[in-house]
Amino acid sequence: MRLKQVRLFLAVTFLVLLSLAACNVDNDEQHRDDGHKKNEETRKAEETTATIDEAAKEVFVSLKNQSQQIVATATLTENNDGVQIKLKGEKLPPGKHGFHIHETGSCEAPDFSSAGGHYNPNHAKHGKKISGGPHAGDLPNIEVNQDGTVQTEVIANLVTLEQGESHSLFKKGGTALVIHAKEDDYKSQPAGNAGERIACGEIE
Ligand SMILES: [Cu+2]
Repeated sequence: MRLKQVRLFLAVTFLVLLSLAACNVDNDEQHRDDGHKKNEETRKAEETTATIDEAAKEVFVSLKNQSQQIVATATLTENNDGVQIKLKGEKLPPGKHGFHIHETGSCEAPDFSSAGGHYNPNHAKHGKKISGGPHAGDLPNIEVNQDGTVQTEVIANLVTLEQGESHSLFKKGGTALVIHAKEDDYKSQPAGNAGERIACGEIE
């Protein structure tokens, strides 16, 4: 009888110890799970931050015509190729127009000469058809539809939105987007013979 009790006691004790050990394993597993979850959460948080950073890099520019009306908006984003410029406009003269980034973030109507020359941090020549060209601020011509609207996308691959870089659009004093009356011939110096400036928007 006594021996049986001892055996029973030992058996129960063994079972209790066994279950405690199992609990510990569970706890470890739990801890590991927690750690894993935490990593997952940190990763997600980092991803969210990156998304916000990307979003913060979206720059909006309003272009005004010579009578100070907003005739176009440009959305600038940085990608691997450079700065992507999405342009959407209306009330513009139909046909091809020179489109450039100019060197000063100042658009004083009516002639917008305050925007200065083309943005040219590399001291290059104007135009992709010229050896020694183009200016960092040279962009492809835009083509306005018969109804005066335009919706286009160009890449400025020699500039960046990153502040502090030598070719940044956010240099001291800023830069400007300019639409000209005529098309850029991509070779005449210093600005492609594109005629007067009909719209201007400050990037700053
Ligand atoms: Cu220009």
